[in-house]
Amino acid sequence: MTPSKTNTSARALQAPAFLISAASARQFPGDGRPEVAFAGRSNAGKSSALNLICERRKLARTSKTPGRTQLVNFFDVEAGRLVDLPGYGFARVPPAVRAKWQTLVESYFSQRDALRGVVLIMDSRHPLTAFDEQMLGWTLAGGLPTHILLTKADKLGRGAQTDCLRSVRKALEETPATVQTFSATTRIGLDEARAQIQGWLTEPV
Ligand SMILES: Nc1nc2c(ncn2[C@@H]2O[C@H](COP(=O)(O)OP(=O)(O)OP(=O)(O)O)[C@@H](O)[C@H]2O)c(=O)[nH]1
Ligand SMILES: [Mg+2]
Repeated sequence: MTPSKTNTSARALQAPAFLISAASARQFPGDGRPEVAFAGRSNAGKSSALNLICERRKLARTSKTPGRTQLVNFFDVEAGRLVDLPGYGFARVPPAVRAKWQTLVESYFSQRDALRGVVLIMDSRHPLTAFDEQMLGWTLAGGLPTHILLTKADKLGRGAQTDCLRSVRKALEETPATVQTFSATTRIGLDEARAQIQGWLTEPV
């Protein structure tokens, strides 16, 4: 049997490189390379997850301040493209900024023909918020494969991690969404997350 370390699906996504920060849909790249988007609440850990999956600490900017990523950031990897979406659900943003976010993210989901899947990041200490439900509504209604990372699992004990995973799986059992535990700090669930993304980028459609 091949040990998981030599399995290509569990390796870091190769040759990650920043491509473009898009402030509007006109700036989204149009070359049709297969794409996987990272979505989730502000401060949930999207950029941290993307960085760990690529094994590059400063690829996407991370911050303690919610709302750090306000543009749609595109990164090329060997197998395709990863997209860091701006976070949603940050209470203190002015309504105009929130409306702009909504337009940008909605136009992203409605226009990306090469989008193979969405990694939806939720903080495992408070998963399935109303915003998460809204995002899931968009991805599932659009028929987009959706994989949930219950991140910051390092902040929970083993028992609480299992409870969280079980309850989110139960809540979504009628949907095609898949769910796993993750931590960008302790690398819990890293191989599983990478394998999912690599699979989406490389499997024929
Ligand atoms: N303990 C722990 N902290 C994490 C983890 N992932 C992210 N963080 C921290 O959470 C904060 C937010 O992380 P980001 O990756 O910037 O979150 P984001 O979802 O990209 O946030 P926005 O760009 O604002 O939408 C940072 O202080 C990270 O260091 C994790 O798995 N465990
Ligand atoms: Mg971010």
